Amino acid sequence: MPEHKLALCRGCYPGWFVDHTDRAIRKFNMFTRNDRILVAVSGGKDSLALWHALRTLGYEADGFYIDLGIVGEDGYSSKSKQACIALSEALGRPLRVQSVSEAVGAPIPQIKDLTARSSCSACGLVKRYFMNRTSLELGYDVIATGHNLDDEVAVLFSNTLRWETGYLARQYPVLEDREGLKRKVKPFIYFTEKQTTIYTLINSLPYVRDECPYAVGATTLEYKDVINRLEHETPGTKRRFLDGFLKARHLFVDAEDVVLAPCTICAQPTVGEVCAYCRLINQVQTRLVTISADAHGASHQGQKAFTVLRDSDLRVDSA
Ligand code: Q46
Ligand code: ZN
Repeated sequence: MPEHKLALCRGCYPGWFVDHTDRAIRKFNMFTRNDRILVAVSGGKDSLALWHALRTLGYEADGFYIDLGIVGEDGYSSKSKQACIALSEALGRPLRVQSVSEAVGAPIPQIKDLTARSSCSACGLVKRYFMNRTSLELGYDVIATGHNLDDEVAVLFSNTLRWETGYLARQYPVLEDREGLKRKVKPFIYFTEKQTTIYTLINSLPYVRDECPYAVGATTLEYKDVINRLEHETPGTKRRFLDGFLKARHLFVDAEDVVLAPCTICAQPTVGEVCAYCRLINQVQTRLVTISADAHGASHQGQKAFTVLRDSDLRVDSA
């Protein structure tokens, strides 16, 4: 690891990795031994490595998998889910599972076709919503995600290129809880993708190597590529960019100091009367009703298109 001027053998690496995870947790006061942590797992290397590292450190951490219903060429969502179940069994901790199809009425690819949203926009919305609601309903204190240094620096790069001062003001490894929004933390903020991959491989964690098919061509990947080239030329660039920003972050002001109130339908926090998630379900189910009526040759004149249904309860798929 040239950025650390450090070379570690296979036997020492996991201990170094876990120790540095704990250092980041303590540096940013992310959580304590008394907190219950819900780890958002996607089946990829970062989130599974995070769950494994937190359990190795002895934190009370359970997994939360959102089944997006993405098939792709190789059954992306079902393979991801199987990886999460396998780690849940290996760790002996519960995996909470929420299916987008069951909750919204359609999987992510179909939501994209039924609404004006892109796959990633719909996906981001439902993921944020389910993570928050699930942690509240099941009494978790904090949501932990596997975002790593490469992710964080790519977002920082993007926000800086556009001078998104509001986003810059909010970019931090800890988002404190407020008005119904659970605290969110990123314990892997200082690890590169390569470092989490090595930890995953050494521990033989059952992660899915395929990227989500919708990630192809994402601007973030282009930024990562540019930043990796800079890092290659000058090791430590990523870390210096992030650390410099964290020191100067107070200079950015979040002008959007919005007041949150419970959604009138689902009671989750929102800036308007009805939250974006409930509006999304409304759109999806209205379209599905219309399509179904069209298929049966019925007229929709005066039809009451939509009733908001409460999602089915979360399942616990594994011990
Ligand atoms: S947002 Fe987009 Fe990712 Fe969702 S649809 Fe796939 S690429 S998984 S982090
Ligand atoms: Zn709502």
